[in-house]
Amino acid sequence: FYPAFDGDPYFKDFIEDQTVKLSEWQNYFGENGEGPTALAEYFGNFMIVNGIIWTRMRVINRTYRLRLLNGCDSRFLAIEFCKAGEDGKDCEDTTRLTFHVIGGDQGLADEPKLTERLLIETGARYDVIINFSDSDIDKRIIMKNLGGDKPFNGDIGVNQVFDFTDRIMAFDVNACQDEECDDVSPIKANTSFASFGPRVGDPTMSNSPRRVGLFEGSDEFGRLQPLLGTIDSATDFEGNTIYWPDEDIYRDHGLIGPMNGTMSWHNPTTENPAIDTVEEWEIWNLSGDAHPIHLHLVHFEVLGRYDITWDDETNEDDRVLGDDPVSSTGTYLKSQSVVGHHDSIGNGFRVMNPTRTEDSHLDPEDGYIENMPKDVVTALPNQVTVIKAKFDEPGRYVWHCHILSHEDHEMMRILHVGSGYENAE
Ligand SMILES: [Cu+2]
Repeated sequence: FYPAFDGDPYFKDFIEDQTVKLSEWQNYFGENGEGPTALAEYFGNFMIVNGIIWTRMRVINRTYRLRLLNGCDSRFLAIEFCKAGEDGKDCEDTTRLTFHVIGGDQGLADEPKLTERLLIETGARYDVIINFSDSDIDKRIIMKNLGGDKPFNGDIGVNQVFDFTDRIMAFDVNACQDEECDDVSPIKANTSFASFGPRVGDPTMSNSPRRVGLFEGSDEFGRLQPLLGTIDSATDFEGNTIYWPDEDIYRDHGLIGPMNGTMSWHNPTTENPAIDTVEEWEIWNLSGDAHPIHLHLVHFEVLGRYDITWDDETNEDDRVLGDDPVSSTGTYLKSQSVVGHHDSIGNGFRVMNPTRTEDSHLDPEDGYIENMPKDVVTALPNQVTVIKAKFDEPGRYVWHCHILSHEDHEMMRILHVGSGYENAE
């Protein structure tokens, strides 16, 4: 929710009184000069921790366990810890403190990972242990952020625009006092603790991966609209084909036959695993930016990532080819209408000749630490991100992008486990 119009709740507080200049967001204005009605993304200009800008926390010289949640609207955080220099505001040098990542999202990791950097996608939670007893007394440690102020595309440390969002909070390390000192012995991050890990189990027999897509389409006003969809014709929990609704609005826009391609929130359900099955999902990111993809109900394992092989005839600005290319060297898109709310018509795609590399890769050196039960995963552009989950509760849930501006502009779909999916529109 963004107060956009004079008279909206909080418009006076957040817009008028703060002298926010909405006109700087001219791109999002409607034709008649009204306020922004949909934001592609939103990047604030101050970091807030527990309700306070640039939180400063007094710590003593011992080990701390920090539970982190990235509550930013659109910003991927990549955190590092450094010792502050004389001014207390900047890192003293390029040295980074190491810390242990012991868990995330839905539980403990299968083993602690020692790192200097952690990527935290929007909506993700991480559980880390950092040892301040390695720090000098009366020194400050800064939690830095390398995640930029522009949509994340996988390159960490670029797209820094504002002056202030590269620092999240500070820890002032003091010597313990009085009874605090009973607790100064550093707890070693226990590297032999019982591993919980993801351990979802093997995919249920005869299930091939469910291939879903992330798209950048446009809505009925021509505004950029991030959307979900499928790569293949949709089938239900019993393997029956799911068809586009037999209605004029769909037929008139060429949506006939099995449901496939870009879909809006309002289209019938297409993600319909059978109860108690283990499925692999291939998340094909056909858009230009990373999306933190979040599934309700389940936790999942992150299995790996592959590169999408694009057709030679396409380029990064245009992945659409004509109707019937003579031969295709890789993935390309075909334009397709999207039926939205109130029978509005937007634009999306169908994925043709989906092709990817065979070599899986993860990038732990960049701070991707994913050896735990996750429920949100960074799906990078031009990649296929593979996850595995067990759908062990029946009923109606959702899956969506965890960039709030995206999920609220239709990048969300029903996930229905078992029977009854037809009614879950
Ligand atoms: Cu998104």
